[in-house]
Amino acid sequence: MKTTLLGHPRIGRQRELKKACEAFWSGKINQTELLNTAKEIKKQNWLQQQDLGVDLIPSNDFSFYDQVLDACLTFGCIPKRYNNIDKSNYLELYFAMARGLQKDNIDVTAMEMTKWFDTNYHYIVPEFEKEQTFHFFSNKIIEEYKEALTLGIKTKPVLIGPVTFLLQGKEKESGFHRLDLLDKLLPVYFEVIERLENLGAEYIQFDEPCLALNLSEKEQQAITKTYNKIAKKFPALKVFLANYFDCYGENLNIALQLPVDTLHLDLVRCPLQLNDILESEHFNPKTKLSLGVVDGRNIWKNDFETSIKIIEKASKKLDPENLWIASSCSLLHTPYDLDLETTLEPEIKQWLAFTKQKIEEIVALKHLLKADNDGYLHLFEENKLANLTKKSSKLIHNDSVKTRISNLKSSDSHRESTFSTRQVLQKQALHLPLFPTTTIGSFPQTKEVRSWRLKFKKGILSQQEYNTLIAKEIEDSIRFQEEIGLDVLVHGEFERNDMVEYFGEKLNGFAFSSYGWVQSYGSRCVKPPILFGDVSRENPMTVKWSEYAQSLTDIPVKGMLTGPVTILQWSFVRNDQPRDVTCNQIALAIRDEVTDLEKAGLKIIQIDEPAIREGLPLREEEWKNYLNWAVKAFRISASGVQNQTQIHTHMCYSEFNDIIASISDMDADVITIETSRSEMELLDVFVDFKYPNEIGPGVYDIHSPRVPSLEEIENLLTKAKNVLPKEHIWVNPDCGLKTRDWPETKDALKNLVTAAKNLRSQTLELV
Ligand code: THG
Ligand code: ZN
Repeated sequence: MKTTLLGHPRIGRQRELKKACEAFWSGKINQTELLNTAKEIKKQNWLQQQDLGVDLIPSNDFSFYDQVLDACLTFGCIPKRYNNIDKSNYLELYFAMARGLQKDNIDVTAMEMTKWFDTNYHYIVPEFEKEQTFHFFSNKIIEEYKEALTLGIKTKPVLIGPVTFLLQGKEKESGFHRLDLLDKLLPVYFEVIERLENLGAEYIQFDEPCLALNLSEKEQQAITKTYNKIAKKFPALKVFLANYFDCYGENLNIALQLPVDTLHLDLVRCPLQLNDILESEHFNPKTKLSLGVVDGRNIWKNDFETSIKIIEKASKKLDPENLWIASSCSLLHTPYDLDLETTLEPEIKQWLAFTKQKIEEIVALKHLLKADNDGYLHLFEENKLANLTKKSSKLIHNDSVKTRISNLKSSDSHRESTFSTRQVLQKQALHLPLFPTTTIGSFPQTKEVRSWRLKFKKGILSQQEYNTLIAKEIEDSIRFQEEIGLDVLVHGEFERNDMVEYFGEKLNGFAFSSYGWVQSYGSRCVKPPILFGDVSRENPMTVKWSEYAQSLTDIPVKGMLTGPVTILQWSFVRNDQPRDVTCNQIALAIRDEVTDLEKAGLKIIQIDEPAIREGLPLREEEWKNYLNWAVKAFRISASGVQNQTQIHTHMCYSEFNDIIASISDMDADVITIETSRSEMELLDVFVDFKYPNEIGPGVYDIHSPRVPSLEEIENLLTKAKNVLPKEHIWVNPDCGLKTRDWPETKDALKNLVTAAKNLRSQTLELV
């Protein structure tokens, strides 16, 4: 038996890559310094895996921004709008594709981003056109292989597989299907493989998580064709085919018949598939299996007893030499090292494992499965004890929460009246103009604001001093919003770190790491709360600042909350009870906050649910169940208020096609969505569905530092006006503005308000 990982986090133990990238973008360090930081991170990652005893270490799992963007550059899949950028300046081109570029006479938008399967990681969406061609362009994968070789490590380069690469991309014009491009794409893969083989690469990992989706026959055939061609051309190559995040499902027979060296199984998400495989008539006992038993998506300590049973089951049927012990997926989705944590409660800490600990677990499992495992049995005992204390811990269970959940009734998830009644009452209560303008909630988290929080945490600022600073910032933001003429204001969320972490910190049942960073997109990271126990709200969490903001102005201010599904989805969630139960517990806590905000005089309350779509199970069979409980949890959180209180929700980075009926069932009075990077394409589904409630399609891409022109915003708004009832349209950016700087935010919002005013007067003239 041997050990391997599917991938390692790359942001750096102390987020060195994040810091270096951001310094490079702002001109504070040069390219050489950035490249050196990257080199150092890769080296540390590789050497640590080697030290800990991993047998087959991945490479090309590093990325400056995103591994799918890397693949676009490997295969020369570069949209035409970047043609004016000097291709010899690789990083400039790379970051322009990732973030857009405004410089000299160049002004290009970034490529679209969307969620990677059901994770909170965002990838850059490959763009394809009908006459798309590919060529070997970036040799990153080759250079990285060589880089590890100079350290004496013969790695397993990781490449996103051609079928997943095509399927996760997007056609930018009509008249073809992206899978039609396979024949043009494969020769470039061959070139990459050939170069790697020439350097001595034995294994290459092809990530094909599309195998966790319901594939059409054509898509299945593409898989078969691809791996047969690779096998034929490279008979000596050991293809390590990785599917993860769910079962092979109905793609299993296809997968079992592929001429690959190793099939990887995610046995955390789908433990039962091992039986299916071992018993299948199609299973070729010469095929190696990679048993993904250590969870790459969560931070709980592995249960050695269970993992050993699974591995033993496989080793009874297969030569143990044909088995890998592995992480369930890339460890990209887990933080670096639990050893960095000094403030976690010891009882909770002993239940956890971050990347480094997970690698140790993988290696420990290998040793425990050997006949002479005496030196390792203490690890087994330690593991067993830690998991046992978790089952009975008093920290986890709270009877009053459990009672409240069992007393939930149907009326708890319904507003008093239907939307049409509420809409009339809300119009009377709020006096908003046609095309009301608003923002999504957060304003720039400047260096100063972050430094106050840090100083407050360290005790350098007193609570009172901190509060005074935040209050002043809120007041300034209210004055600014009044000045430029926004119709619904926000307080700006200066007191918050992350929209999930902030609530987690105030709720019972959550614990916090200090360094548990996970990459979300590019240089941006999140520190997911650790949801370990029953959830309850002890005190109001947001009322004070929202009430204060409203006291400063006569214009309505929105109360800002994060919804239950999103808090669930963006936390590391307990695995000892079903997710829907946990979600309802959060929903009740948020409901209490919503009704307290109403009591405090907030007439509009936004409950963000950006993660509803990403929580959708990968296989369609499971959608209905998920959508039922997710929508119900949102409704529980939103239904405690009177008719005239307006409930908003916000969603981003999602294709809504699959879930539009459920979005409509959420019955929020207003929804704001991200639409600008796709030029309003994402709006179509709302139009086709005749979405009944009010809607604010985002008209300004906040994830890129460029300021949208008045004309651009007007164009997008006109597109929206042409397809939606005008009384339903709101005008807002795509998302919160916390990642932006004030100067660009001010310019952009002024343009946004002007665009809405222009549209308003044009429309009124017409009447
Ligand atoms: N919070 C969480 N997940 C998210 C988002 C979020 N997933 C989707 C989307 N929003 C991703 N966007 C961002 C935007 C900004 C940041 C992270 C994810 C961000 N991070 C800070 C950074 O990396 O510098 C650190 C956060 C902090 O200071 O606390 O700004 O909003 N959970
Ligand atoms: Zn958003």
